[in-house]
Parts: sequence; C-alpha cells; structure tokens
Amino acid sequence: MTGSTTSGAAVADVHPAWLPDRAFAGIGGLRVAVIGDGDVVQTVRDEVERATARFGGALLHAAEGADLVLVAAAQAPGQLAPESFDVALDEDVVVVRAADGPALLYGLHHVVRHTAARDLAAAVGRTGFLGVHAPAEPIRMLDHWDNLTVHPVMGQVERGYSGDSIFWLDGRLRDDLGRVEEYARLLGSMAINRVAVNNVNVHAVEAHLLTDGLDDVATLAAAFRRHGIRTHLSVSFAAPMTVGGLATSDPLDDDVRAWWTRAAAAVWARIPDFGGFVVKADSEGQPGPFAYGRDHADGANLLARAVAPHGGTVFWRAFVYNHTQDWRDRSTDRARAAYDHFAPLDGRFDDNVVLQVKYGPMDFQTREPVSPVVAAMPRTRLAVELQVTQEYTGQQKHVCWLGPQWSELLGFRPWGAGTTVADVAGGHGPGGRAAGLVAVSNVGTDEFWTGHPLAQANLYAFGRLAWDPTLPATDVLDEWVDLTFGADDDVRDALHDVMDESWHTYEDYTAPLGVGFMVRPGHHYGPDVDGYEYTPWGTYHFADRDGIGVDRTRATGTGYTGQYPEPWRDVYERLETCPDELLLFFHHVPWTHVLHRGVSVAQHVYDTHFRGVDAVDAMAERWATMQGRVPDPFFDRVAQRLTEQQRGAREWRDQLNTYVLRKSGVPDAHGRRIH
Ligand code: GCW
Repeated sequence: MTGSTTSGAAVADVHPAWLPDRAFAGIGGLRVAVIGDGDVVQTVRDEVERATARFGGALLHAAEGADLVLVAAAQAPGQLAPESFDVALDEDVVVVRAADGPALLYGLHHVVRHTAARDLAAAVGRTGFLGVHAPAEPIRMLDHWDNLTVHPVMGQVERGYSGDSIFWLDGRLRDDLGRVEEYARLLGSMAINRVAVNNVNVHAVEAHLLTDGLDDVATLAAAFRRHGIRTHLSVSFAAPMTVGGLATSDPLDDDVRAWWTRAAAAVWARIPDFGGFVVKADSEGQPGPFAYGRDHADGANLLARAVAPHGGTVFWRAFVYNHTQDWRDRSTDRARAAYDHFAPLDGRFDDNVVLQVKYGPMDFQTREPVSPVVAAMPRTRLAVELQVTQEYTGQQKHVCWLGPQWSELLGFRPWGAGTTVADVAGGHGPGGRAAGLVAVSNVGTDEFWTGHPLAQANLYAFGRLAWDPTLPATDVLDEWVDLTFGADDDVRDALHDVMDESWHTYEDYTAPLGVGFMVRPGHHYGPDVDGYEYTPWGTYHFADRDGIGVDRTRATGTGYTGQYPEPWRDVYERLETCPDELLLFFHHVPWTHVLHRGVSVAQHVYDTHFRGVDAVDAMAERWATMQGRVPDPFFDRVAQRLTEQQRGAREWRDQLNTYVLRKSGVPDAHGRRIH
C-alpha cells in the first residue's frame, strides 16, 4: 500500500512508529503456530508471516513442532474474560491462549514487546511475562477531532498539530487508506478497541456522515475491525432537524425518537459491529437538550434507547459549562460546572450511556486537580477523558512526555485511600459500573504521525496505561524506545534524559501553581497572561498588585472544594494542606505567601521559570549527542522542534517573570535579569 496521498507523505515514507520490522526480529526467528479463525486472527497470522519472511522461522497452522503457539477463542480451554490471554510454558514451548481474536493480537504484541530487546527464553524468565493478562479498562478509545473539510479557523483537525486528517479529504473519505491501515495496526498493537472518526464539534458537512456518509464510515470500520477496533461517529444533537428535516430535536418528542431509532437501525444495518455515538451537547455552542428545558439524562437516554437494540453505546460528554460568562460576575466558576450539571443526574442514565468526563474540572491543563465528578456518580458508567494531542502542553512543538501526568491522575485516590481514578473508570469503584478511558488522538498526515516525533510515545503510553494503569511511566517509555529504536542503551538513556522530566519542565516555564491557561486565546500556543482574564470563557487568575489565584474555598470562595469527598474537600480548603502545585487553583494568596517549599509565590515563579529554560537547554544539548545514533530525519525533526522549544520557553519565562515583577514589586532574591 504505497500510493501517494493528496496531502501528506506516501505510506512508504511514513515513520513506522513503534512497529518497525526490526521490532519483530525476536519472534521472526521462531516456528510460530497461529490457531483460530476470524479477521483479527488473520491479522495475527499476517504479522507472523511478515516477521518470519524477514527474519527466518516459520508460520505453522498446528501446534506440532512450534516454539510459540498462539491459539484463539474456541480452541482455548478455560475461563478467560473477553480480550484476555494467558501465557504459559509447556515443556519448552510458549503457549498464548486467548479469549478471542483481539486477545490473540494483544498476546502477540505482548510477546513482541518482551522480545524486542532479548530472546524468547530470556523473556520467559522476566516478571510479567507468564500468567494471565487482562485489560484494566474495558473501553480504550481514541477520539479524533477531524473535520471532513478544512475549517477556516480550526484547520482540518481541531487542535491537531500533525498535518491533516488521515481519514478525510475534501468532504469524503480519502481514496488511499494506506495510512489508516497502518494506524489501525499501531492501535491494535497497544490494544485500543474503539475509535471515533470525526470531531465532537459537528458541523453541517460532518452531520451528514450519519446518513449520506455511511459507505465511507463502513470502509473505515472494515480497516479498524481487522485490528479489534470498533468505529464510532460523533453526532449532533440537532441531527433530527439539520439532517432529518424535523422542526425540533426535543428528546421527549415522539417524532424525534422515531427519527433516531431509524437512523440507528440504518447505521447498524450497514455496519453490524458499529460502536455507537459520541455527543458534545450544550457545550461551546453545540446544540443540546437545554434548548427544550430537558436535562442531559433525557438527552443521553434518547440516543441510548435508539442504539440499545444494536448493542451500541452512547458516549455523552460532561464538558458542559457557560462559555458566555461575564468576567465581572465573581459567582460563576467554570470549575464547578460539570459536577453541578451532572452529579444530580446520577442514577438516571441508561446502562449503555458512558459519561465521558475530562480528567480535570477545566480543560486539559498542564496541571489540574482530578475532576470531582469522578467520585460523585457511583450509579453511572464513567469514562475519563485524556488529551493526547498537546493543545495546552506545547502543541507538539515542545517535548512533553505525558506518561507521568497520566500515571499520577489515574493513580489518584478520590477518597484518599483505596480506589483510584483508574479503578472507578474500570468498574472497581463504589457502584461497580465499568467503562474505561478515552483520549483525543494526536496523529495526522505528518510523516512522523505526530509532528513532534517524540509525541509518538504519548500515543503509545495512552494505550498501555489504559490496559494497565499501574505500569510505571518509565517502563512504558522503555518499551517504546526498545520497539522504536531497538535495544540500545545509549538511545534509551538519552531519551529518558530528554523526556522523563519534560512534563514538569513544561509546567515550570508556563502557568504556575495550577492556575492554568495564560495562553493566547484562540490557538492556545505561547504565553498571554491576561489573555482570557476579561473574556466570556472564564477567568483564571485574578492577579493584582497584592496577589494571585482563584478562591475556590467554601469559606470565602466559590465553594468548589465542597464538590470533593473527604479528605480532599478539607485538604484543598486549607492553605496549610493544599499542595503547592495546586495552590493557585484553590486559593487567592498574596505574592509574598510562602509555599510549603519555603519560598514566596513570586520567588517560585522566578525560580521555576529560570529553571525551566535551563532544563530545556539541557534537553537540547542532550539530544545533540544523538546525532548519528537515531535516523537522521528523526534526529533533525526533534532538533528543529527543540530550537522552537528553547525560543518558546524563553518567551514564557520573560513574560511570566516580568508580569509578576511588575504586578508584585517583589524583586528576585537572586538578582537575575527580569525585563
Ligand atoms: O479544549 C477545548 C478545545 C476545543 C474542543 C473542546 C472540547 C473540540 O479548545 O477545541 O472542541 O475543548 O473538548 O470539546
């Protein structure tokens, strides 16, 4: 599949990401039996055939004489949960028994990962290789904010930093689906099982996918199906009007119900394993049930009942807030909105509704507390939404390895002990309702997929952490390096040096202490401290000559701390216990307020901003030592982006430091140059 795409590189020129042929050398030399039927088993067979053709060994169709046996579904004895597999040693033979086709694919890649840096015998001796392997999160989904055409303001991929859509061109599916096939292969290798293929902001062109575009969607679904992935569409709540010609989209109207029932039936008639719908309603201008005086349970259940007979799921987003605020109104707090809208609806959503909640109460900031909605809805299936695309974390111009951020979020304990965020999403929370994780993808037609080549690691990490949220981020990075570059200690060390701390470094030179935003409105790249302060979208820092931060306490502020259960409602409420990194999210304090770490807020801003720039310079120097150690195009692209990161970090440093010095008058204790 090497035909050229109209925009972007031909498939043959595209970086293989973490699946270069070399990554399969460890299984290539073996005699591998693949046993079972179905599309995904055939994919496993194709992978083994490709590896053995390249590296020797053989593909077998029966266990006899094999070094490695991969056996799926009916042939696998025992009780394995869906998507799970078991790895055992039978004499000298490694046997992977899988519950189903997708599980066999996951089992294959489990072996590939473990043999990327060593041989099979050595892999067998490692902890974590043998035994039962099951996904922690049943739903592991990527959303694409892809438009069918180029949107005048947002471009083709909303918040996309990697070129155009790999799916769509000029209002319809691309002719050359080579990139889609490669993408599906990458996703299958890290056990993603659902994708949504169009933007949650559904414009007129995309709204028609649901009716006139089904052939295109079916073609995409076929490509994804071979890798165990179900396809979804984002739909507009107003579709009965805009697409169906009705006069209303009131969720309690009989004609509206009938319309959705028919629309769903038509979709599943064309695509029997279609996954369902994603809906952004009453959010940032998208239509929703509020227009009819209905609530979001009415809205979600309308669609849920239409798709239920077909086994479909409705992903209903909780990202609902007032984006036409008046900055003078101090009582409106955007952070409160999702909880205020949704917590009272707990228990009212149908079983096939998944409430999709952004990880924080705001909007994918570098640092936010965990959304209080996660702990507030035990009778609702909750999926936590992450942002792989780096809208607020450097837009794939800056290195920002997000594995550590996600590990921290997923491991957060909303009740202080016991259950984690990952547990709640996976169905091990108080109500036991399982859903999973969703993330906004970061790929496009760019030859490295992700604009910044190192951002490939974020995509990889999302899949791996959705499978096992307890994996240490540093191990995930090792896996990614070994697969991508081969087992090379120098490359691995260099990438750890450049990436391990890059999230904290990004935090250091951008908005401080959890205050968030301070970005240029619109495109959200680069510093603009007061950019959002007087806009309708929300007010984020309230800085004046005396201090900075948002008072979200119950005692004197917006009361947001009261949305958390114990212990957090009190931990965040009290200055003495509020963690430094979230101080300005929860409190308005004087510039001279002394942090737990022993310096004033103003001094902290200076220290971290100088430190952040130094760290970026060190990253660039370290990367320079990799010339000749990684392929030149990869090296060059990263080097170019680091130059921009060095420039950008200086811009952030100088604007933040100058702003704080001018507002506060607090001099830098170390007398460094502030403009
Ligand atoms: O982060 C904001 C983005 C919007 C996006 C919205 C959302 C798709 O700035 O571009 O719209 O979130 O999540 O719906």
